[in-house]
Amino acid sequence: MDLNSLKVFDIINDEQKRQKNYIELIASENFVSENVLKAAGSVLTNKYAEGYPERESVEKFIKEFPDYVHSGSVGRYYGGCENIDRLELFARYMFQKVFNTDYHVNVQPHSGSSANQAAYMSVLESGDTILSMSLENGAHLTHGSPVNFSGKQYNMVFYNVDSDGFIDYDDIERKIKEYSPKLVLAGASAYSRIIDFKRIRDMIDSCENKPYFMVDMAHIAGLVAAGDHPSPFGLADIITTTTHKTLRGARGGLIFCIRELAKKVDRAVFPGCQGGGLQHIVAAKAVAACEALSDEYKNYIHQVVKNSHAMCEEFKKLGYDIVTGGTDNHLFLIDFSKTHPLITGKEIQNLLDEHGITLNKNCVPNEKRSPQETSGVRIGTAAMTTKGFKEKDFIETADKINLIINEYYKNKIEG
Ligand code: DSN
Repeated sequence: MDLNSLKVFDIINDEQKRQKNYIELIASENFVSENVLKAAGSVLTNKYAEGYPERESVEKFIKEFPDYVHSGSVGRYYGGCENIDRLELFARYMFQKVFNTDYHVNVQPHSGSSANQAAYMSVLESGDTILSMSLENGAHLTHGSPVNFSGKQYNMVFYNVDSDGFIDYDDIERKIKEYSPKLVLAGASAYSRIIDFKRIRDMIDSCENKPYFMVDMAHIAGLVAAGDHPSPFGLADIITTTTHKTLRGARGGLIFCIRELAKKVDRAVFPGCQGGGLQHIVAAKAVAACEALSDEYKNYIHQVVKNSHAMCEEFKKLGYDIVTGGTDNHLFLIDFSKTHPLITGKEIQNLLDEHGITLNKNCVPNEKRSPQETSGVRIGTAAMTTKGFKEKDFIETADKINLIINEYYKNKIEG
């Protein structure tokens, strides 16, 4: 091994130590199993497999797994894809099982961002109107940020949260009527409450020009799989997700859609947005899907939600201001603007980093500071629950964070 590649492995070892020793509270992170790592590091990285499983492969697969529901494009561009065909079909089949759905599944998106890009491209033209949650209230960059392709390519209009931080469903209804969007998007990166997909579907169904309904369930996919959040399946036309957050799989994306849209979605992923799929990552996604079907995983997700609730309640008891006053899922937001007006989310993120606790600064509703500074932080429980943390461990961590913040704030006030 040459000296330079040894350096790479030194860096990986350092990161492994950091991940082992830090308390990880970033709501979008998790720790994957050895089998997910093994698949992601496998020889499948050597194979090009542009396109989708060949028809003969599909027919053979259905003989083995008759309850797999097939739709979408067929045909590869290179030879030697028979194993990859089987893998890709198996991954789709497992994700149909995880979400108890017969929706079409595209397992090739390299990330949540590319899944969203392809999802938009499958049903929209440049300049079409998308109604999405406003970014400062918890939506994702690809939900219309002006610095992202979504905000540049589409005409974005936004719905808001109410003064307590809850999604304002009346605002969605008003804006569907006012702007006649071609697509309505639900889903968020920093929203701690149940999203009422049924209510949005009903609004859409009562419109004359029915917009497409898309859900980005990246954060809550694991909760949907375990039954801890209402499912968007059967309600949304297109559903995107990442596989590495609460789903606890390899870093990547997925798109589900109603079968009428299957070929459009497939074409938007390849050749629309991507070239060859990352087949080692497809394998790792499939391993995560198998794991997500286990009772152990479902119990893990139930514990994630219980832990989030317990930690959030402890912060409330300690006098912190929680956006929406609580949480229904794996995360919550603390707003420091009233309780600690002199410190920013960025300062708290850096301060806790020095004490071996990792989280991220986050905007809060009616944010007065820039996204680089912020007045809040986001806290999630998925990663440390994987490491075995229970309610009491999260309560102890909240107490520790409180002591660190209090001391820092006291010094700051006293100058
Ligand atoms: N960056 C991710 C998050 O932290 O929520 C979203 O993709």
